[in-house]
Amino acid sequence: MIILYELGAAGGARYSAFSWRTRMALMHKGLAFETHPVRVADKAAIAFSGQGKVPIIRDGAHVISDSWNIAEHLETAYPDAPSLFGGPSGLALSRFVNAVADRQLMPALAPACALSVARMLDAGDAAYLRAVFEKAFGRTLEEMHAGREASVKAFRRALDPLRATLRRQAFLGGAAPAYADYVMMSPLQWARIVHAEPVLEADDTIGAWFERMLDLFQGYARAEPARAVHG
Ligand SMILES: N[C@@H](CCC(=O)N[C@@H](CS)C(=O)NCC(=O)O)C(=O)O
Repeated sequence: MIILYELGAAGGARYSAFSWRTRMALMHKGLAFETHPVRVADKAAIAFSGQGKVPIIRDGAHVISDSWNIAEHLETAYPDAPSLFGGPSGLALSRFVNAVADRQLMPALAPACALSVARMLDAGDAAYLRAVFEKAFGRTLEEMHAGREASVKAFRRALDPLRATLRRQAFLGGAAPAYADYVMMSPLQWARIVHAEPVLEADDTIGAWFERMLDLFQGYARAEPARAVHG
């Protein structure tokens, strides 16, 4: 049984954007797994992995951190389960998608949601997260929250290549979802879980795709409660 270590909030929400990539990858592969919540400030709980971030998986004798490394491990270790990448070329292109999500999408969206996340956490975790976000973005959480409209607009603009692609095909993987879809859905799932305001406009093509992603695996991602009425 694979164990996935991910962030857990005070009320139980599993709010780690990167861990959602791993959750969806595990579902896609059809592998049995258990999730293990950790508090974001509790680095002792994940010291066994030799670094300080989640997701981490323990798969038998293997301990692997970083969502991308985990996806590659799952693809290699379980070659007979449905493929996440569809071969070497798909893997190489998915690495690009992963970099777009990490370097353009998450940085655009994170300031809009940062205060919302902190409000879900206990005092110790909230203080830890505040320090991380404020150092990364050079503004207070309150300043980020006040500027959230501009951040959300920048995020929507950064999604334009996804939007253009989804006008021509159902998923980034083509007719069926692949790892690249799980990567691109992760910021939207994060916003859905932590933020009370919708980040997509009501008629956005991406909204229909995100609904399809939430429907996968008997509504697996949808089962995580949304923070607000949307989603
Ligand atoms: N490149 C890593 C990023 C992981 C990451 O940033 N995880 C966040 C949670 S979503 C984390 O553990 N943050 C804790 C910290 O910064 O101390 C991946 O793809 O897994």
